[in-house]
Amino acid sequence: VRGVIQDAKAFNFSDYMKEKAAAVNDALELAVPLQYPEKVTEAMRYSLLAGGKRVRPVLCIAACELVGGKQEAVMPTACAVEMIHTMSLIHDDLPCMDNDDLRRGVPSNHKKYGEDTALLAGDALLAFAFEHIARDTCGVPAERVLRVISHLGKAVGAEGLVAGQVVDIMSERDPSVTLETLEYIHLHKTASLLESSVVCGAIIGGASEEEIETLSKYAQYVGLSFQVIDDILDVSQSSEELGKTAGKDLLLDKATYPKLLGLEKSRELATELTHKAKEQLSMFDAVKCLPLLGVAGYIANRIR
Ligand code: GRG
Repeated sequence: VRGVIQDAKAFNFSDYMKEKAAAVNDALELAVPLQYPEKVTEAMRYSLLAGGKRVRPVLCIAACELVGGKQEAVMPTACAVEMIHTMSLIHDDLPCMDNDDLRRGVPSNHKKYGEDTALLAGDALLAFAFEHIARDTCGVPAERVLRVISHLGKAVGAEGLVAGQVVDIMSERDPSVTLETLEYIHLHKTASLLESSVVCGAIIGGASEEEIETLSKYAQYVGLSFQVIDDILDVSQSSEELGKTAGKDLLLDKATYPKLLGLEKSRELATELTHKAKEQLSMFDAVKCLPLLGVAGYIANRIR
């Protein structure tokens, strides 16, 4: 699949995801070589190349191509959002955070390399993400690149991912957490980077302000639906495994949508959010926006 989709009948979302993810994996492999000091570059590559669905970079490329941009131009930004996502997972797994032993089906970074190296590998991925956009983006006006760096910085800092994580930690074992707080956590922890991936892709591609605004709303709905569906899956998977391990959020007694709304209402909310996400795309050509419609459907279908 090269560039904008021309023919609705020929479009297969699963093939699209596979092809874009493969292109991202190749670019990541080249972007972060194994070099001195190997202690940290090996740990960076271990988590970065350990799989993962690559939803954020695919969204970034899809948004860029939707507004007429090229994959080559957006690839450093697409790789950067995956580097940032990966570093957030490395830090999230640390004993001082969620204390998880496994990630993407393999031992978490600190289990393999130790806490000190895992912390530094995460820091290095975060710093390199911004360096990579600034240094390796080609053929894009400098003001667009600057805007991307600024948007992404805000999305991951104390007004974005970090804010979501902090409020999440503060809310642990708090029985009075409201739906509003839960929404704040997910809008920041999950939706913020998904939204920035889409918006930054659109900026690189030369989107108009109206297109950026619309795509931002699309991505926020996708981000929230992602988390509501995660919470629903957590409940259904734990009840399937009765007596075995319950979902981690349930064990930690964290607030979830099914706990606050009930399972049925949570399912209704997920359907509504997916519908609203898709609705945002009505201003675009129906065929050209098939990849973004596909991502919204792909996330929703995890509960079917
Ligand atoms: C960003 C500076 C900075 C620090 C990190 C630890 C932390 C602050 C934030 C936690 C962020 C976090 C773990 C959010 C959850 C995001 C999420 C939905 C993860 C699962 O994403 P998938 O399903 O995973 O796309 P794969 O493995 O497929 O990539």
